[in-house]
Amino acid sequence: MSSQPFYGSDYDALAAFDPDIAGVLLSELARIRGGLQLIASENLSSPAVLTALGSTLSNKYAEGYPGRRYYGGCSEVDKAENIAIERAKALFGADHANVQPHSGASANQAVYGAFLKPGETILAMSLPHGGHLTHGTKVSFSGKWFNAVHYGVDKETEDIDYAQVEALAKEHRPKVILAGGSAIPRLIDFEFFRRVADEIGAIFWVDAAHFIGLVAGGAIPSPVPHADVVSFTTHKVLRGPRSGAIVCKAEHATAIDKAVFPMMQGGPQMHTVAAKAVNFKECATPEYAAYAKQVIANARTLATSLAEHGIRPTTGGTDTHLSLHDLQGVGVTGKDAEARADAAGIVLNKNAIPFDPAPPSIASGIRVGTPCVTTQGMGTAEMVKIAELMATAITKGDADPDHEVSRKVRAEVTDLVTRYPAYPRP
Ligand code: DSN
Repeated sequence: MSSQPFYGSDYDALAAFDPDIAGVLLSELARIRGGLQLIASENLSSPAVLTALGSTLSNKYAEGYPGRRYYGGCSEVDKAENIAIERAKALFGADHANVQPHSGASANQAVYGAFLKPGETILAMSLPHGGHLTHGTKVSFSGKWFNAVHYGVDKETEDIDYAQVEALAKEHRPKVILAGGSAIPRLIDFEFFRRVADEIGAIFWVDAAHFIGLVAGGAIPSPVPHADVVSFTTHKVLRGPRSGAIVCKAEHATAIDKAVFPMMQGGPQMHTVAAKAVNFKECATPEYAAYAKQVIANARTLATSLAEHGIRPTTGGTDTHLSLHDLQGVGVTGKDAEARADAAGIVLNKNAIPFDPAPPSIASGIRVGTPCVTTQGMGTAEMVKIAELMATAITKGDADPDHEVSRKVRAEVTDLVTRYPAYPRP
């Protein structure tokens, strides 16, 4: 008899009832185990996190906040949310935490709701230069409902054009200045943004979705002391459940809470809130701090090694968990590189590079990250090998998995993931 205090993790029962979906759960696990996962925004969350996600807390409606719910029966989920809030505040040294956002986009929506009225102005990084869809692109609510002004990177350094940030801030006097994005390999100068925001009386918001895990592990400087509000996802380097969260200064606590619920969301997903609590506890350990440092060491080595194969990292390298590579020197598009790598068992994504001559659906670059392979225990020696395999697949390979090069690289990938398995069997 199992001592597990919950129900929901009975794979055999699921397989007996619904072999179609049970089969997908197994084949996805096999896919993860069978290849190298280099997508910079993904990670392999722990069995403890997955256990909380697969629990009966999923059933509970709990609109409101702990002690102030619109449903009965919230005594137990209140405990989970209070624990998650306290752990988030302690982990990030924040005055206030809201752990209810369903995702990074939901968290960002709430920040807009807290600080901006439709038509008001935000200054943010442009998507083609490394920003994010929710940072004011025309196809997103953020660009449809708000007046977004965008800064980019400097053509020479390929890092944030800080002079442009300051000039645009003074010209447009945005209500909110946003730093952060999805393809920024370098550290962001939060003190600079704070100063500019103060000079024009703007709110300073950091979307830390990509790098918050490195902050949690003490591997890079934190935006929390500088920013009015920091939104993030919990499933990237942080390695928690697929979700979002917000931390902010005490003076913004009420505005943020009201913007998450009832302005943008209904009932929180309490199983995910519990899983976030588990994750925040994991992130407070010395093991996690060592992991965060290794993620960066691995990313640096991967970027440098790819450069040695002619696959140029923008900005010359990385300070974080990801690097962005320009493939123009090897004459391959991002789209073809993604397909060729995939055929060889290496999962990554094509990505626009700054000033990209190709459309985003083709792209001239790839983005790679080390959160997953570092979780699997790989170190810098393995990164050198991965760079060699990537270079072979991208420059000599083919999108056909049966191509000789695809097969050859895949065999070496199999060797690596056999030595460093994802979700190792007990
Ligand atoms: N945050 C994006 C990524 O980096 O993959 C997805 O929205």
